[in-house]
Amino acid sequence: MLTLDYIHLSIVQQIGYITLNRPEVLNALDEKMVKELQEAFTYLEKESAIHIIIVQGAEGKAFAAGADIKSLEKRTSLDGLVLGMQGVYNQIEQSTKVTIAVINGFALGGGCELALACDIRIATEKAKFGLPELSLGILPGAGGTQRLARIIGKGRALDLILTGRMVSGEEAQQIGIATYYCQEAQLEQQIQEITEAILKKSPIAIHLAKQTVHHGFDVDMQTAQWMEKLAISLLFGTEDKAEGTRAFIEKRPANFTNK
Ligand code: CO8
Repeated sequence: MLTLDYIHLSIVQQIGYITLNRPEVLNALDEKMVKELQEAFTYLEKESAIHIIIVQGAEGKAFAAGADIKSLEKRTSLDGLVLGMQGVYNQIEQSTKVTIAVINGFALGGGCELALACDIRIATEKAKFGLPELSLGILPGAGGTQRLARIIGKGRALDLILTGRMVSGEEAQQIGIATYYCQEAQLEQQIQEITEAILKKSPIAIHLAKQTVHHGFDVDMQTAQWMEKLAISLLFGTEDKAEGTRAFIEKRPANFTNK
């Protein structure tokens, strides 16, 4: 197992857990932590037995309170062009696994943007989402301006970016930032229900469905539907499709092999 300083990595059956672990600064993401986040994702991506990756903050107050402001202070314009946070979040979005962010505290700035790059966000009553970057004289530069607008609409995204106001987990779910909202006491059960549902699906179908949604979203409808057609044609030739349809007819659970 990969050992990192700011990220704790663990695997339980088909689920990989990435725990952001720098609680003394509310899991603020400096360059080293972003690099470790990429290493953790790259490691789990190669594990064929893993189908879900859960990203969470270590016990405490935060999922992540954003980019590390002390290291941001030293950045120059040219650093802004090359810094890797945006690229790492793109890699997370493109993961072949289902990614779930569990937000049980602050998810601000780059922390919120990390959650937005995941497929599913589960928030509790302790969650606080926000994009406070403009107060620092910068903007949500890790994909946030684009992902938030695509997820909750341009008007609401502009409100949150321009005012920098924090939203509770409950409001986050109402406006579509969080996919699920539950009390902290129900969090484990909520995670279990979602992961159990996903683990019953064909991994190859999950992979192609994700890619089709993401890649199709930013192109015209005709091109997007062509991508969809190609993806389903590929799936028609898989062992998982043969197994899934046979299992339904034989009234038994499917045993998918990702082939
Ligand atoms: N960076 C560095 N340190 C931080 C950060 C941060 N983002 N957030 C909190 N900390 C530190 C505090 O400095 C404090 O350390 P110390 O004890 O040494 O003073 C410790 O964590 C605990 O924080 P607080 O005492 O402030 O805790 P509070 O409960 O009073 O407040 C808040 C919690 C409201 C979360 C507050 O800490 C806060 O406002 N933090 C900053 C949030 C923020 O502005 N985040 C956005 C950062 S910018 C960003 O994310 C840009 C992403 C895009 C970059 C793209 C690059 C190409």
